[in-house]
Amino acid sequence: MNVRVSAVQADITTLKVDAIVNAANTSLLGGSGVDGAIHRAAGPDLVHECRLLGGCKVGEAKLTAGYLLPAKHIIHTVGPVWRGGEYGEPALLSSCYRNSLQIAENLAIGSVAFPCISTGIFGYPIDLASRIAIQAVAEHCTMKSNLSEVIFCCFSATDLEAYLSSLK
Ligand code: AR6
Repeated sequence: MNVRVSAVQADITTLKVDAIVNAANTSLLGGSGVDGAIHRAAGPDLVHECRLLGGCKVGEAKLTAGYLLPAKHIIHTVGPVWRGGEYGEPALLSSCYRNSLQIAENLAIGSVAFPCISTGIFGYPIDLASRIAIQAVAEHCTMKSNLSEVIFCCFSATDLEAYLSSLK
């Protein structure tokens, strides 16, 4: 595969990539965590565009502009709430990554950065979530892709460790 996959510790709102992914909720109207940080950094025009999107189902993804962010685009996806793992959470989380990557392909962009979807307020264990994220990206990269770079953007050192140990 020709796509460079890496993990970094950073605030995703600072990354100069073509698109960042937001771990949103089904309303798409903002929240706390990475969603709040992205809305704050992108500015108030973001929520105006989000209002036109009619929300987003769990596992799906929708596109907006990046507004004041260094990233040109924001791909908003809604991860599953962790309820112990027996309620379809792995498939839904994997679908967040797949659908976000498909939007990136449709845009024919080169670089995309993901936060650790569902692993904050939604409670998904990072070890399990990072393996699903890496597997979904790896499977995507076996297909013909416009992407040259996928970044897993971790907020904490512990999350970064989980990615680095799985990416080895
Ligand atoms: N840059 C990168 N990662 C971040 C940042 C940041 N600036 N801020 C937080 N994180 P969460 P979820 C990490 O809770 O679990 C919102 O209210 C954070 O440390 O943001 O999918 C939405 O509106 C964690 O590793 O998202 C939803 O209601 C990861 O981002 C709900 O939270 C995801 O944590 C979504 O919950």
